[in-house]
Formats: sequence, structure tokens, C-alpha cells
Amino acid sequence: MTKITRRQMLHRAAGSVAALPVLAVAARAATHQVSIQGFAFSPASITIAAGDTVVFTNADNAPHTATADSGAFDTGRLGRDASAQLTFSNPGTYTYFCNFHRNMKGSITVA
Ligand SMILES: [Cu+2]
Repeated sequence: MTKITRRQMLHRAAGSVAALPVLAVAARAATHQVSIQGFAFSPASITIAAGDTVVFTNADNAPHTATADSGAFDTGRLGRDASAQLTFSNPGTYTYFCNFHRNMKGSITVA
């Protein structure tokens, strides 16, 4: 159980005000979900903003990866219900595939 004194509360309030400019910048970055289900990435292609994060989650029993054609990223093996998150800083189009099932393809466009 956490007991918060009045002084601590004031401290926290002051801290959150000071953090506002940083939060405003951070709020621009979004998180996008790509699920891997039925041996397919869904959505197979997405467009995101630079600085955004993509979370890949495997809903299949079979293991999958999201591996960039260029080698720019690789989630590594994702077992069932496992996820990996990647943040994209550099604009461009990143095509990727599953290292175990090469017919599984997707692309992420970073605008
Ligand atoms: Cu796969």
C-alpha cells in the first residue's frame, strides 16, 4: 500500500506541470499494432509517421518473425502471443517478411 502525503502530492503536481512540454512532443508519436494471424500480417501494409512505434503480436500457434528485406530490423522468433515493438525514426518504405514462412510479406511506410 502506498501512502501519499500532502507534500508528495504537491511535489507530483509540480513535476507533471514541468513535464508538460516533453509530453506534448511525445504525444505526437503513435503506436500501431500489426497482428500476425493465419500466416499473414494484418494490416499487411501501413503508413506511419517518423518516430512512431509498431508492435507486432503473433496470434498463431506457429512462430513467426517480421524481418526487414533490407536487414533494418528483425523481431526475431515470436511464439504464440509474443510481441515485439519497433520504433521507426527514418522515413522510407520497409518491406519485410517472415523468416519461417517466406510467402508472408508486409510493408511499413514511414512518412
Ligand atoms: Cu511465419
